[in-house]
Amino acid sequence: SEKIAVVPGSFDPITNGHLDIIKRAADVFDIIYVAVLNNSSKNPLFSIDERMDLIREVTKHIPNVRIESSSGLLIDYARAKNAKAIVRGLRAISDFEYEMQITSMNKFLDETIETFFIMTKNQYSFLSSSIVKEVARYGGVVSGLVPEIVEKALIEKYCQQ
Ligand code: COD
Repeated sequence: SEKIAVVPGSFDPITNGHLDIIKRAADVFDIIYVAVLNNSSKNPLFSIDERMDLIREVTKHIPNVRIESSSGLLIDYARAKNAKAIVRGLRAISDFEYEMQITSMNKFLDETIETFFIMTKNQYSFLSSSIVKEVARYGGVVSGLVPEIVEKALIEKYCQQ
């Protein structure tokens, strides 16, 4: 049977670090659902639809990737998709505590779904959507950190404000 995995995140906006994790997960699993979810502790810059459009555009060459969103719990979404796995990226030790917390909670909610971690490539270990937004907001150059279309979207966003 097909091995299905969910790659969840806020993706506000998608960075080259996210993209690398999605690609590597897509090499291992048969179907990848990239799920754009709400992180209640973050205040998003891009709407869910804008974030999904950007992800769709930059993953369109990967045939087994599907982009969706959900407003509920990740574990309910994963179950509804018949996914056996959740894939997360790990950058530094600073990610570890938070990841362990959500992984334990998800395991408590459904022990049949496993969480897998893919370690980031060195060049992306200090890359986050937040830091990219911070740089773009003050007019800094973020090419090489995000796909070109994301860089354009950031410039447009901050010009409107
Ligand atoms: N290199 C490698 N991986 C990276 C990089 C990078 N440079 N940057 C980010 N990542 C990884 C992150 O570690 C993460 O695994 C993934 O990419 C997405 O990152 P973000 O920051 O876009 O997403 P988060 O961490 O805000 O996502 C949190 C969720 C939205 C998944 C979480 O809040 C959630 O599940 N919400 C739904 C409600 C729910 O179920 N909550 C209860 C969970 S216990």
